[in-house]
Amino acid sequence: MVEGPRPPRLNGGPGGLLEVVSHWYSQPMQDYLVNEFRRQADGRRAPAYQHLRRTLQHAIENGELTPGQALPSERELTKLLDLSRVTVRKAISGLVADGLLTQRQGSGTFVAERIVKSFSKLTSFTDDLRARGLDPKSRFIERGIGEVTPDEAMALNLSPGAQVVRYYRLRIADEMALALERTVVPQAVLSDPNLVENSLYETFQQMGLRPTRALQRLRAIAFDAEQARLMNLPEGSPGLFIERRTFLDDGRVVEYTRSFYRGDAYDFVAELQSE
Ligand code: 16G
Repeated sequence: MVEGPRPPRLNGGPGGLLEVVSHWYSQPMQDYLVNEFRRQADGRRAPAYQHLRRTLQHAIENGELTPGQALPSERELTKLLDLSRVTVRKAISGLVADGLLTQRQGSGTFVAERIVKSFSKLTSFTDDLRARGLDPKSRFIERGIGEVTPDEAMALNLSPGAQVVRYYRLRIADEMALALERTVVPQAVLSDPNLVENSLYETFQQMGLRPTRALQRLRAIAFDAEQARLMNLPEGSPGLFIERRTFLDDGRVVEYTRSFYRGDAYDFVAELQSE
């Protein structure tokens, strides 16, 4: 088991001056990183940053580095593996872009934590992310009004010819794309697409609408080329497709949303009870 972060300690430095050297990691962890780096580099002709990237990825995948754990500082990795600062930075920024690491200004780099989402609570993307101290945002890819399609009419209990508001949004938190969402709302509920600036559920709340119940189904998908481009992921990356129909107290359906969540970022949990 790897030891967690420890406070920095003072050591004698070059020229008799005291130099602050932080010993954040236990000896076994340092040995692990050195050995794994050697193993990755052995016989593979690739730039050093790729060896380091694979080393850290391996450590995360094998649970040597756990979610929320602080990474050794750039300086420590530079020393430990005898690499240049540029190499270390390149490896780390690649893993940040992949969503495996997160950087918090002033406090360092951490192993990203998966988002735990309850499958039995009617929460929004914004609720879920704010609860984790993150800053959720929407980037609108499409936003408009149109005539309901047969599928949408069925999902929303609307008659043919009814008008609906449609959104296609990229959902982001801390600069990382977490989901794509296609939402359809009856225009009788939401008169103007511009009413939603960021959060759909916040808009509902402002309008005095209280969604109280939803029906949801989930299945595994692979992101297609276009979705992968929008999410900044390799094509074929695993995702979760979730379809939600949400109802008001009076039985009206207020949303029909098809969400495509990043598969590597979420854990869905539900409390089950015997009948
Ligand atoms: C969640 C919902 C989605 C809803 C959205 C509203 C799931 C699987 N889906 O992503 O149906 O439209 O939240 O979020 O939870 P917002 O209020 O942040 O726009």
